[in-house]
Formats: sequence, C-alpha cells, structure tokens
Amino acid sequence: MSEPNPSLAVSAFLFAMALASTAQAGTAVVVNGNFDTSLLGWDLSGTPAPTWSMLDYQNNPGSGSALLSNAEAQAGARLYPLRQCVSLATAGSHAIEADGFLPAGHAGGRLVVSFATRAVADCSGGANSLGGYFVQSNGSWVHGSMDFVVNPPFTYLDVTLGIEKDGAGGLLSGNFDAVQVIDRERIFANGFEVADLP
Ligand SMILES: [Ca+2]
Repeated sequence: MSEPNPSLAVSAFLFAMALASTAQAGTAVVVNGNFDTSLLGWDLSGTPAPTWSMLDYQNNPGSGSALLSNAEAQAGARLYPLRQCVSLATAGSHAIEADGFLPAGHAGGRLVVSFATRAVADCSGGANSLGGYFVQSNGSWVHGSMDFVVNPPFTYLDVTLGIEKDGAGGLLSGNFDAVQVIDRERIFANGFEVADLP
C-alpha cells in the first residue's frame, strides 16, 4: 500500500529524537503531530493529496496544520489521507487526541480519527484495541479524544486521519492539528495529576 518514501530515513531520525525527548513526559510518541512546518512523519495518500497549511489550532505563527481534502464523486465517501504507525512505550491506558477544523458553512461532512493497536512494528497484521471518533466542526477548532487500552504485544498504534463528505461531488477540506497520544499510566506514575490538585 505504501509507496517508497524518500523522507523515511529523516522520519526515523525524528522519531528517535522525539522518543528520547518525550519518554518521560507522560506522552507517547506521535511524530510531527503539531505539523509545525510540514507533513513529515506521516504517510500521505489520496487525491487531492493532503497538504501542509499555515492555519494552526492555537494561531501559533510558528506552526501549522494538515489540510485534508475529499473530492469523491459518490455520496457518503470517507477518505483517510494521513496515516502514522506509532510505537508505544508502555501498555495500559492511553488516549488519542486531535483538534480539527472545518470552514464555517461547509458542505456536510466531518473529520475522522481512527486507530488500532497492532503487534507488528509497521502496523501490519491484526488489530487488538480499535476505535475512532468524529470531529464535527463549523468554523472553529474542535478537540477530540478517546481512551483505549494497550495490551501486549499490541504496542503499535495505527493512527489514521480521515475526512468524510456527505454529498456527491464537490470538495470538502478540513484541518487536523495537535495529534497526540497520552500515556495515562505514565502520567499517574509521575504524579502530575496529584500536583494539579488544590
Ligand atoms: Ca500546529
């Protein structure tokens, strides 16, 4: 399914760097989930292809987002233009979060976050925990989150970001930003929650 990717080596490097920098921060590793300057680290597919956008979910001038498009002829079509296989450091309770934006007054449709835990490092093979959720937006950024459990050896998370269009024809485009996986076990272990109590 994947085509040869010249940025694979760079992605692997960034992945290793991200792993080193966030291993103790209570979050698992999504590479370039904030889309600061590009879509590096994500596998792209579909036509029109996803592109990088200057629009950031917090209006950060130093970051952007991923712009997904759906121009399918048939009604009710769902595409998954972005995918990433994430290696999770630990088992147990996690959450996958993302922020999404669709323009005000857009044709019917929504953004979609789907996930599955898998046992193989390239996210091939069967799934264990799986699920997903819609991000319904109409002119403002909307936050989405869903909990899931990692059961060894299914410690690789297959993350796909999609866009679903209700009508036939036309074009629906929307943005994803701030895609992250929260390691809830690690957060509890480090006492971050306790520190936040009054
Ligand atoms: Ca961003």
